[in-house]
Amino acid sequence: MNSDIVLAAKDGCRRSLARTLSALENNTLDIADALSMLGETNNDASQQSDWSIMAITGAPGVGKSCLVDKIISQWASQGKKIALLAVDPSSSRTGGALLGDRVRLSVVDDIMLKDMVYVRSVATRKSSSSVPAVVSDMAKLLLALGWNKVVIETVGAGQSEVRCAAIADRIVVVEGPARGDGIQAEKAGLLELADAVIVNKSDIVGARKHADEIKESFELGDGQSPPVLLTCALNGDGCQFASDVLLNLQSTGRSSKARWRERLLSGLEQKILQNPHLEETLLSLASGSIDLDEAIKNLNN
Ligand SMILES: Nc1nc2c(ncn2[C@@H]2O[C@H](COP(=O)(O)OP(=O)(O)O)[C@@H](O)[C@H]2O)c(=O)[nH]1
Ligand SMILES: [Mg+2]
Repeated sequence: MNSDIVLAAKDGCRRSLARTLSALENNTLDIADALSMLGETNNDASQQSDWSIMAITGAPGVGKSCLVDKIISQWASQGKKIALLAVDPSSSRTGGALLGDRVRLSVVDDIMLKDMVYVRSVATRKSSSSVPAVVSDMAKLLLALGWNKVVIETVGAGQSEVRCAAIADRIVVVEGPARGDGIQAEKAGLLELADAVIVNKSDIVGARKHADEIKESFELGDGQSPPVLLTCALNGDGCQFASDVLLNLQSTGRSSKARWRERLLSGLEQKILQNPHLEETLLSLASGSIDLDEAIKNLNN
């Protein structure tokens, strides 16, 4: 890809920005090349105390998009340039989810704030490499292009989505009011990654009870507990406070360990998927000429 387009994206051309991100998505632009066009190197910012990439994750319908709209409006009005990557598996099939999200994102229509905010959906089906790897590359590139913070909205169900969240420096899990089923194992796994939990829909009965359940479950675990906040993204209750807490959010020791576990697994998966001997190894496995241990050994060096 022509470096003029990447440089134009840095100068603020939205069309060039969209083309650059698409090129990453389609594997026609390599992140290392893109960063070197910009005179940057591929360093991991996640060790810094201030975060650059935040994932907002949770079940469909809990109000992530509504909440993200409120939060990024706040940050943008404080002078931060915010890019939002919406990773929604359903959007690649129907386009409906994206359309829905755009309708809920009033910030992109705000004349005062629209230059401070960029919204992009990530087509999870198109990509030939793994989705978390693409999202990670896009986020890194957006930071190199001058965006101050990248927010990733992702559904917190399924391994790929959890791994998209794990590429972020901070993870915020959004929950709805209690549904009477307590905290199950699947939810506990997601909560383990949380640097903060937001229980949204505080206008509905059961929200406070659910927030208390989550706080209790954190007290049972070891280490520092993440903050648990209540919001109503519809009328804005608690949203200003949540924006402030999230902007200065620190990572808890236990969340960073859980996050690195996911990153390690994605890294290994990516390594295997990119191994030039993958195809022949699969054929050998299928024909029974090697066993799984041998296959793993072959692919892991
Ligand atoms: N009652 C109530 N409804 C909300 C609240 N926040 C979002 N919703 C509604 O919940 C639905 C799903 O919201 P959306 O932001 O798309 O959820 P997402 O799938 O998590 O991104 C929409 O109909 C919203 O209007 C809230 O605080 N209270
Ligand atoms: Mg959404």
